[in-house]
Amino acid sequence: MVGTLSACGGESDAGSGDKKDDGKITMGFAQVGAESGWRTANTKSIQEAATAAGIDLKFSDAQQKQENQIKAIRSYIAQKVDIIAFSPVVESGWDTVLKEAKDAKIPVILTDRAVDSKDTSLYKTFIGSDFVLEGKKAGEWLVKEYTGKTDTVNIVELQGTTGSAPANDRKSGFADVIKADPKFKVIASQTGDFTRAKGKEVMEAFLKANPKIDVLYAHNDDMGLGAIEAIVAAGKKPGVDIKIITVDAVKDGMTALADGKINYIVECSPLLGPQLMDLAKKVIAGETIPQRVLTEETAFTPEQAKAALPNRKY
Ligand code: GYE
Repeated sequence: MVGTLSACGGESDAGSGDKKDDGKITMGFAQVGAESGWRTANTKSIQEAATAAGIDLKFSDAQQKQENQIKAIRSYIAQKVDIIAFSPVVESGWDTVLKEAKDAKIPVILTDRAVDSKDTSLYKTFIGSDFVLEGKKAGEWLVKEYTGKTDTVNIVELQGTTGSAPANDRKSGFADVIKADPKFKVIASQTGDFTRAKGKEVMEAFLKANPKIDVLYAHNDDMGLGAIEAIVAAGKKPGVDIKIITVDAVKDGMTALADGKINYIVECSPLLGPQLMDLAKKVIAGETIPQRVLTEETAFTPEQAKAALPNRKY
């Protein structure tokens, strides 16, 4: 198994141009990075599912940089892999490289994040979550939590990676729901790049600049967990003095939720591997597949987190 994977950041057999024909499907997968607990679980799911499906996986880690992902995709094209899958770091700027794959007759599957390319023939399908819906679920919880209250609710927002589909959509879905009531005010909104370290740093700045913060909405658990450290260091109680909503529901997030440090988590499943391998096999067999495959998800309160934690896979 390990032999079929290349090391992080690099590609094996780069530019060899020879396609091994051992009857096995070869998939080149260009991952975003290792920025969060979600991403680690997603990588594991893809690697394990490839092994289980007998698919030869070439894996690369772009360290959250689009240029690295484009390089990895070009190298997969040069290696004549059977299929390319990737989770685009940002939404824009993919047309050229996707066209190169199409010209080389290598099918592409988008996983997890979308691209904004107008030409949908550039990829076979997109499998992943509905991020707008996730943002809406976060907003709906907040509206319910403050029902019957009239005081202003000061909200700070930690956005995901600038230009990424989950950051764009989680922001807009949330904004759409809370705009119905003017008591909700987003007083600061900045990127924390989906990482704990940046979440902490930006929350420190938010706390310094704003004496009254009622709610933190973080686009993922990791940034929320980083922010919790900043809130504690500022002498405030996370989950009580500042209510916290996050997205993902990875184990560390769910533990903080069960402890009452986070108040609500909208689930986003990283376990895309098995469905991806299934779709890849169908594409290569020439079967028709849906243009969009949605993942099924829920959301958790502290009580529900306590119940779900013992069986949580990630
Ligand atoms: O929510 C975040 C990760 O694209 C859905 O990326 C994914 C997001 C996930 O870094 O934790």
